[in-house]
Amino acid sequence: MKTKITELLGIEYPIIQGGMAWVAEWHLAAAVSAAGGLGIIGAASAPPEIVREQIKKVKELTDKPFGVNVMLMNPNAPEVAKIVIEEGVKVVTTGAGNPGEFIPAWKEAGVKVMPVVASVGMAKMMVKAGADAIVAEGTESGGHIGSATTMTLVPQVVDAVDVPVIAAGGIADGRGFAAAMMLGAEAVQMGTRFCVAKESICHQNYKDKIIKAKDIDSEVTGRSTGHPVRVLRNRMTKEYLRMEAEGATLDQLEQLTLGSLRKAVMDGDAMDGTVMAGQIAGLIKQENTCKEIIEEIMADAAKLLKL
Ligand code: TUI
Repeated sequence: MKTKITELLGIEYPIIQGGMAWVAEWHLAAAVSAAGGLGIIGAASAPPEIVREQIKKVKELTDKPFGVNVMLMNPNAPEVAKIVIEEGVKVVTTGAGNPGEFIPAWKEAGVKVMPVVASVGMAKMMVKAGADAIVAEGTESGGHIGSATTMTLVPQVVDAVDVPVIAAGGIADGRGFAAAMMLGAEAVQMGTRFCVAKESICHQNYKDKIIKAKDIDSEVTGRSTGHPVRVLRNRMTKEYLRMEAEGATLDQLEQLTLGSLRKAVMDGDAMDGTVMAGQIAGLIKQENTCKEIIEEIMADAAKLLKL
């Protein structure tokens, strides 16, 4: 399937993997890229030299294009931004902030820049700053979120900018993919579905928590802090929301969640760890390989889009 995004990035299928902290490491990124999508290494809060090693590992495994997600709340983001250029990475996505200061250097190095945004205003600002494409991420997504839904955000971003738009948030199958195309998107980004991929190193308990999740099993923590984060409900979210309702300080809330994503993803503590996932978790019923996921979505979407 050819779209403006497959042409821009030189990939086979218009499916981009989300830059999930801890989960989006080299195994997953290489598998998504090898299957014809765009694999992404999520730099998140990793030390910059670890990101460099991750990039080298993906390069060893596949000749296909892949990208790096730069998480802008990370104090090391400037260093990661530089490593991306030094290692000749072709595509960057960004999250949780404004990447404006890094765009000129990326553009000069020929890196394709695709900021993840949650509003039309931010999308316009990013295009003015030189973005090659925009990832419009709805509030259905897991992790750090904005407030607009994918259904409302994507067409408004499509109308507001003259670069291709990638839809994200709430997409996990061929129906979601086809719907995104109808909204004017040129590709989709998926996180939760790839988190449960066979190649994902995410702990089995975390994957099982997603597989067992029902439609309304996510909560948004941190609304009071200005950093809302969508996670699956567990003992941790109950405690967090209780503390938040009682007016806990930012410090107290940060203390509670310190290292909690790592605890869930790496140690499998799905009760007291942070299990970031999108609202579409309820749709995901089993683990598949990245190739199976991508090929199933493309086959189902092809049928729907022909109707
Ligand atoms: O970035 C994400 N999702 C994330 S980042 C992350 S790591 C984290 N962990 C705990 C607390 C906070 C972060 C987990 N999930 N998605 C992309 C995204 N970016 N969604 C929303 C935004 C966004 C928000 C504000 C983009 C730009 C923005 O601009 C504000 C500004 O600086 O003007």
